[in-house]
Amino acid sequence: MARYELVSFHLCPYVQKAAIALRARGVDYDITYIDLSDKPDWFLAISPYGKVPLLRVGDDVIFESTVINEFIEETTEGPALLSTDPIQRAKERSWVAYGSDLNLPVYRLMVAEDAAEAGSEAKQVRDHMARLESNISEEGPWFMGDRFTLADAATAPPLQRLLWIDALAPRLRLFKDAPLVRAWASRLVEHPAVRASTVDDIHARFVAYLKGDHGVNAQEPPSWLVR
Ligand SMILES: N[C@@H](CCC(=O)N[C@@H](CS)C(=O)NCC(=O)O)C(=O)O
Repeated sequence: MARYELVSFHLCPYVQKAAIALRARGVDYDITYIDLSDKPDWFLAISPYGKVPLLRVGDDVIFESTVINEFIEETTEGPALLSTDPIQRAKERSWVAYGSDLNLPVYRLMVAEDAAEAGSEAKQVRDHMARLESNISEEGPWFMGDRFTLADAATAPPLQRLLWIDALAPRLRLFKDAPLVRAWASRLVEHPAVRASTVDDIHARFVAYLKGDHGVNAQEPPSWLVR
């Protein structure tokens, strides 16, 4: 099989989810960053939704982060990221969907324009944290128990952003009802595959984004979180 190339945008949590799977499987891959505010023609020609991530494998292009991660699981060696038991595997995939969808409420909180909007978005996030809390393995260390799965890979990026937001605005009490989730999030960001899944200055880029360096939506005002 040809060498894998991940087409990326520095701050994208969906790209990060794919990078985590690649790192967790020990795959050596190339990465190409694009500017989402000025998408290159070659990218628009091969990305059906005009979105990252893409995984290029020779002349083939795979899109959608969940599909990319399943492809990585199917085609590479390394620690299994999905169970072989059908029920367990289906549950892991269900939580992959939940973790991926968590990016939307996190994004809405990131771009909240005032305290009232941030408060109502934070409430949505707290509800999601409580839902995760009632489903997480109590023994840990990972969401489903002792194996790091694609559900961990999918949820680590939004949880990492929530830890950063929590540090900026503790009054939002994002993890108020979710001590196990907070502990899991803290373990996730220290996992070697998660640590290696972003550029080193990701936190500085995140804060710059909140301050209005949005790239994609360059006209948007700074987030309420940094005012
Ligand atoms: N469902 C997609 C979501 C990917 C996505 O939303 N990527 C964003 C960046 S984080 C993007 O490329 N946005 C560009 C655009 O919408 O024009 C996946 O899981 O891969």
